[in-house]
Amino acid sequence: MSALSIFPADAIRSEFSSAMSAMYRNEVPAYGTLMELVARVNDETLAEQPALKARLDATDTLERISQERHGAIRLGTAEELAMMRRIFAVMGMYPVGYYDLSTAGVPVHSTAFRPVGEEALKRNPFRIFTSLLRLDLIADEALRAEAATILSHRQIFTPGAIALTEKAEKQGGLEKDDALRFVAEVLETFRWHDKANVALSMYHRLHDAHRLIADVVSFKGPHINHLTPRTLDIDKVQALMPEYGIAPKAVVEGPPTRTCPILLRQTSFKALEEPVSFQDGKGGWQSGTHTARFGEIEQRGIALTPKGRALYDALLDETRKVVRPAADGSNAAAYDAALADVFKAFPDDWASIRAEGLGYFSYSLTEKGMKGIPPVSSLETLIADGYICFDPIVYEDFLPVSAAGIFQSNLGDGASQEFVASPNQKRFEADLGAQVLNEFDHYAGIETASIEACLAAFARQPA
Ligand code: OOG
Ligand code: NI
Repeated sequence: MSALSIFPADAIRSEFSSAMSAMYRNEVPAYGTLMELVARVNDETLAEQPALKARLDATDTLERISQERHGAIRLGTAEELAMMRRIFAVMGMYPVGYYDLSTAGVPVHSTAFRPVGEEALKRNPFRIFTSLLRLDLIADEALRAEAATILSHRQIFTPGAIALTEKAEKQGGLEKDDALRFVAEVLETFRWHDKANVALSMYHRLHDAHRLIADVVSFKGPHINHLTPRTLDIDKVQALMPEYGIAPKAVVEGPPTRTCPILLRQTSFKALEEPVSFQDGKGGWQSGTHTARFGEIEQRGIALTPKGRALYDALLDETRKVVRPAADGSNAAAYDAALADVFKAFPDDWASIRAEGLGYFSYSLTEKGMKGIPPVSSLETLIADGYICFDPIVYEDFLPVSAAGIFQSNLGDGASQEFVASPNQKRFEADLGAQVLNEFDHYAGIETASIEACLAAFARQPA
């Protein structure tokens, strides 16, 4: 038996994200416009900031700067979620984190499928924020049962996608031809369907219960609802969107503009109303519309420790007690001002963020350190004396309050609904068929490994 030549999972993920990008630009022209704007602003930012350009050139691939960093889907059943997990594993994407969105009036809970480990993230960080609909949060029992029945009849995966996933599991990966076929088959699950699975009357009933239920239940598959390229200047893209004929959401989610970026800032253009044909019950079609698909941008900063995250959460909470951003943007300026003001309490230089244990850092030897170091010294002394330096570790995950803001602004400006907060990670993991990974372990692991590598290098040096 000849050995298989396995096409790396990271390469499958890259093929998948670029295929998805091409499909989505084609399906949603406004998304293509957003991509153009992002590329322009990234070019301008690099031209204005040579130091940033040099740094990115050393750590990232510049021509890939404006590429997609994540997308999102919403699934209907436990079986769909479990199969999705197996498919993503073939692309080196694993569930990290549990996000309960019920607190924010959205009847879903979620995880992010993403590469784990520095190397894989560097090769291609593409993630899919994946939500599972929670019919248990719907009060109307009859409607809940009908929705469950509709969902139980759909098959969102092609036979080819399933067969190739099983093959990958059996052989421990796919060869190139199979991998490319796998990408094409899996892409079908994310495609838009302009013909609904249900009649217009059923769509309205689902929609009245919650717009998100209609988005999940009415269609043949979990269409990708947005993709998100990376921007180097999110405030500028937000400001320029109207000039490009696209309507931005009211406010940028996450922390304010800072010298030392923390966590994740994101914004989007508002979902578009698109024509859809609904079943008319007589074998024909009836026209209607559905609003779900949009484009988003993100800018990432340092990953925070549990202590830093607690401070972030407390400050965000405090801000929202002062000003709650309205969906129509009427108090956006007041919200931005309150956010900036309250976040003055979060240190804005790397040394303080490190000294106070708020963020995760990666440590490395300086040029001086590489030449040799004094025999007995602590990490702190070695840093102070210029033998070791530290760089922020980038946050690779999501933020529940921000995610809720992204959801809400794309579900229409109408009154948002209240649900009793009911996180249920155990149930989510049972449905997923696996436990989600803990995001903090990941960052702490990278930090510890970097310190150990420095110390090991010292140990090798002649005293
Ligand atoms: C997902 C919203 C969450 C983000 O970037 O926080 C998200 C959705 O609307 O399905 O993608
Ligand atoms: Ni998103």
